[in-house]
Amino acid sequence: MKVVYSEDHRLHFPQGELYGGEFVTPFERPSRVEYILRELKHRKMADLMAPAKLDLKSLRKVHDREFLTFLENAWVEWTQAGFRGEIIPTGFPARGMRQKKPRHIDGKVGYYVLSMETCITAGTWDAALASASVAQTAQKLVAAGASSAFALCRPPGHHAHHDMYGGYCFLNNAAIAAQGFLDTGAKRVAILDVDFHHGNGTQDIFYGRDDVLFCSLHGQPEDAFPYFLGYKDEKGSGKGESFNINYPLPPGAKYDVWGAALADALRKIRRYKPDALVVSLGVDTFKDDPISFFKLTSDDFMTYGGAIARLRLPSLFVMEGGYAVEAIGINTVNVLEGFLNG
Ligand code: OKP
Ligand code: ZN
Repeated sequence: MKVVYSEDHRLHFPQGELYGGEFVTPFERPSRVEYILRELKHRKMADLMAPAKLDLKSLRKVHDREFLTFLENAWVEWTQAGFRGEIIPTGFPARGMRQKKPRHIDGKVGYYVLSMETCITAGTWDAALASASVAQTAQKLVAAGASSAFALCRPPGHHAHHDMYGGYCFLNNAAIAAQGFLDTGAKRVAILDVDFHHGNGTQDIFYGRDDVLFCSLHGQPEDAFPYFLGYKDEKGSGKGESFNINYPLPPGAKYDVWGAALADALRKIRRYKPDALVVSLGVDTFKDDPISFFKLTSDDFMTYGGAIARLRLPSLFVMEGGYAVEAIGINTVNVLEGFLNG
């Protein structure tokens, strides 16, 4: 399988993540990519390619201009304000307050963030741009006729809204890729988000549109990050009505439950007749994931890769989460191998 990858992901590695009141080593760490690469090479599935420079046109259709400018300049403004640590927001436009962007960087980060575990560092913007270019380059390979490709993105993207970052995400790689398909001739694109967490950012970006069908399987928001989006009754708005489908699932879900939700999503995708499929591929549904509560086995990843293949669609896999690092390579490559054999 064609695999697009950039070493620039290493430019983003915060020293810490706020977790349970402690500052711990981030779960979303550079070694994740190394484990996946090693397993791809081990199974002779690493047809590696570097990304081309990002074409900003589809990026700007997906993200707000001022948000992009904020991300680009945040680190410089933060250090110029005299702050010496990594960027962690502390104040937010909460319920009942004004939703106006402040001038001071400390206020601006609160305005643009959706959760506090995600630090911005000196290299974050360059890493996020590289990650988006990985997704876009892989998308163009599929648009040009490859039956599938794997975008080995890091940092991930599916929590990034039109104008918000958080949940380890800055730019929404899957959304940029989906928009790329539409910009290169596709009429309809389906996005299947199998990461443990709800793809709130992707939902936000396409919520009012009928040219992208978004289906997400995830830990129910009563119990799981991002907590404030991902309910079943979020179905899309305006002409996007019925083109957003959420499958919130309870703690402890095994493949019987998860696979049934997947089968339903695959039926809806087939009925939509998309020209291309984007899979937001997170393997944090694994039973040993340290921050998630589904119970999929490594074999289950192979099984569902095959089920996705039976859609017979040009398919782009975009890497999202997965934090059981010793197993992330096996689980990720199992999905891809299951797909290739499916
Ligand atoms: C990113 B991706 C868990 C706190 C959750 C953020 C998780 C972001 C996941 N107790 N913190 O969807 O894998
Ligand atoms: Zn996740």
